[in-house]
Amino acid sequence: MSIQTVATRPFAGQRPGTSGLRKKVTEFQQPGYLENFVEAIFLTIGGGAGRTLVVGGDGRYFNREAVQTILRMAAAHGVERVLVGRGGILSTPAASCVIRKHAAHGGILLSASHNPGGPDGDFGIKYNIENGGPAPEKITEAIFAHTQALTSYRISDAPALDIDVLGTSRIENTVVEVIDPVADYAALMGRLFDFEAIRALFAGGFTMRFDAMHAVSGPYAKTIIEDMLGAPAGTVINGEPREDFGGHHPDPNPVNAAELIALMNGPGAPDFGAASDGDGDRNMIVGRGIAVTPSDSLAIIAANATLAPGYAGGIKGIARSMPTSTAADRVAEALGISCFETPTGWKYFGNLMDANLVTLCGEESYGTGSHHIREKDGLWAVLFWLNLLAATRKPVAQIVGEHWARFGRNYYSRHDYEAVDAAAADGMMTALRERLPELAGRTLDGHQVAEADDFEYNDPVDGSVSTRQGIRIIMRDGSRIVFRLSGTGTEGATIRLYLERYEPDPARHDLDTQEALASLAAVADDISGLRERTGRDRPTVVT
Ligand code: VG1
Ligand code: CO
Repeated sequence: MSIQTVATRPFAGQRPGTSGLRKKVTEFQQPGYLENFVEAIFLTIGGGAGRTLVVGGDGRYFNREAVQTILRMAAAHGVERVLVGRGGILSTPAASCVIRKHAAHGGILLSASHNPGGPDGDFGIKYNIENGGPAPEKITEAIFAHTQALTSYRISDAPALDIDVLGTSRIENTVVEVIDPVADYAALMGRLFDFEAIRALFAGGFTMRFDAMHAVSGPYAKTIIEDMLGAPAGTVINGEPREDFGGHHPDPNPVNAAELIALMNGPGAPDFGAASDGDGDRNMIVGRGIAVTPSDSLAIIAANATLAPGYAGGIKGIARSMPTSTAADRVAEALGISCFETPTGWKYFGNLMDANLVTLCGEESYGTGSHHIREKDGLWAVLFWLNLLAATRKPVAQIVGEHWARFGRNYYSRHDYEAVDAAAADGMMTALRERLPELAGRTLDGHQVAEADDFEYNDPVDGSVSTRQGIRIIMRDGSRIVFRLSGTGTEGATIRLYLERYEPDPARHDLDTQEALASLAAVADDISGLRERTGRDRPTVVT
């Protein structure tokens, strides 16, 4: 075994997006591509001496190879100890949990999350810092700067390590410990939720279907929901992680999890349905005949937080990403706690949680979580709902209906235009940005514009400023139209259009969502020229 210095040249485009670097697998397979990015991480964090690092991923195609490369590079950079999930597996929330529990310096997480996997799919890598959360922008920018200037990387020539058996071995002077990917995480969940009450719920005949979408959360869900909470075998479906996610799109929304939605809307539906994404950090909550929007789920969790033992003392504050509906703001107001609005991406929540300003965080993109870790957490949200259902013994639809009756309903929808021409998308955003000053004060199809701006975030903890985080047009009545470009896609550009309308009157809480938002959608198209500029006459996905 010896440490090699290998000559390399920079690759263009290694700037991390909303959540790490995501590219086609074929791009990652180029010699030196992954190595360069990992080298840039080590250069940014100042090497590995005396440090513990966590490594794992969502099990998608190329995960195993990438883990072996990272282990050999960690050894070359003198990392003292690496904790790697058995089989190279660690869900994103579990990785965050392991980093915190074992006081690691950080972690390298391998996932392209909700993006499809397989040889023709996507792969991704990101660095998490010692609080267990995604590296903030100043670190991802430093990593990017290093990728642009690299001339070599260092790697051990040790043979591949057996990562399928628990135990400890060595590469060079680095201790590599293969750990159970589920144990630490499952123990943490047991401390946050009333497992006894949930066990009693299942024992009483409560039925559930959890669709793991052949992604990483299968083993976690089976251990916790079936083994620990006593749900019958078969409650977790598509529970075996596969390298290509069984050909499915591991993005839990009513479009991609159509089978689960059909089941929940059909005769003999189980009491509760849920799904999670590729790396296990997203969740979808479904009741009989109702899919709960993620924004509503965050608000409902906040309003009922004290029912779960881990939050019995109350919550400090809530944070939501800007495009997420303002349903949680109303709960925060009622509770007399603060509500923060951050840019899209979990990395912006870390400072707020570290400073103990917020307990709960959420995004409209099926992401919810709390200060128990520093990533969003799919199974955590599902367990919270199980705790809520066990404590109230009410059906999901009733819980949601009562919440709307108390706080009003925020009709909400996201329209995605995927893989559109990047120049056309940029052109649309630029033109819209230029129009913002003249939009304020105007009345558009009966909606009076109160404010129109390009969202800028001033982090209250470290004072950092993030600009151009999405264009928002806020109406007098609280309705909103938001436009932003995705930072996770790998083909062309994806335009996300977010629509929200607030309805306080319970007599008007059973409208069809798209109908309720139709006028705002028309205004959005009118002011942006979206359809004309992109040549699309309808969104690719509506959630
Ligand atoms: C999307 C979501 C965002 C989420 C991000 C990572 O980003 O909109 O809310 O934090 O994915 O989620 P974008 O830039 O494509 O809109 V995950 O579960 O893919 O890591
Ligand atoms: Co994810």
